[in-house]
Amino acid sequence: MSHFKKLAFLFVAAAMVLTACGGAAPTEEAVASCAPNCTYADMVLCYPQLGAESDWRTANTASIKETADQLGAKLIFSDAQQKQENQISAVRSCIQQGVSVIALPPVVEDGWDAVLTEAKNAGIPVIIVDRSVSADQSLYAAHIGSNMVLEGERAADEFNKMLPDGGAVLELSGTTGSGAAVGRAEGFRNKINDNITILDSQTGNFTRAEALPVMQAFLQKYTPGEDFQGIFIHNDDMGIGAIEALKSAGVQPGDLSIVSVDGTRGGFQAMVDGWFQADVECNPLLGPQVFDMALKLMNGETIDQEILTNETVYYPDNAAELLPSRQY
Ligand code: GYE
Repeated sequence: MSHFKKLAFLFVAAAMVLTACGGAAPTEEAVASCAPNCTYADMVLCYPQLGAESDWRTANTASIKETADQLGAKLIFSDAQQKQENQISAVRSCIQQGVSVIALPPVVEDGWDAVLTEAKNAGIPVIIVDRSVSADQSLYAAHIGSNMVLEGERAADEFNKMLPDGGAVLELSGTTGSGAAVGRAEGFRNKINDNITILDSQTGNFTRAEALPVMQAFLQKYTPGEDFQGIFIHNDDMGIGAIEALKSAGVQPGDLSIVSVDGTRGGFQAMVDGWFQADVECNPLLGPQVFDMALKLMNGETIDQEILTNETVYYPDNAAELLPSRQY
């Protein structure tokens, strides 16, 4: 029996004894058998990545892989191609392999209860990374990621400044049901001034390829400058797809107020070229925090259940200067 299987066995056995005695099932996360002296050499971290839909995602994957290499931890990585069922299978496979910790960036918020319960019953702690889940907090150890609601609020602040006399904006939103899209939409609606209407909102699934036809369809229905003055775009990749459609329709940079999210090199270039008036930062470089927390969980140390990334808003005035030093 491996250490991890032994651990899982003990955990389930303890739960059964407690239940048989009429006591409550243990709510504490199980610690690894190497605790309290586990090192990265003892760690097998499972990262069932949700996809490769954007430059943000590519940078997130690179950060996880590089951190594993640097620390000497073993990584089990997979790419679910934006399909929740693939992510669920990947989590199940990691549970079977008896990994130390699962770090899960969930493609959508709902539908995780069953597999999170399975991980919990196997004594494998789960860190939710990047987007959030709607499952009860008792089913996972912690969440590390951005405050998506705040990002939406920051985008709204920009439109409030740019359209003081009001107007109408379109919204190109992220993957339907994803924590990132839900949070950004909510934050945007929290803060947008009453004199600015959201004329239409459609998803481009966080990709360039899907954003392009959505923007083309918007342009068939609405006249830029007349029917709408701005576009709130949930990520830079969709922004780049939208710019293609705008260019083909003869729209010039600066004709519309455009605010995007992420702060990738592509987003910075769009600011340099005059298309975006602001880019709300969302930082994908989560590898160091994820591995640090995973080790603490293995050793049974106390952790913060919610770690939010500190972020800012970028503007065109210094975009050209910052672009060469952008890490993603
Ligand atoms: O903004 C987008 C990516 O979940 C924060 O997912 C992430 C988002 C990010 O596809 O580019």
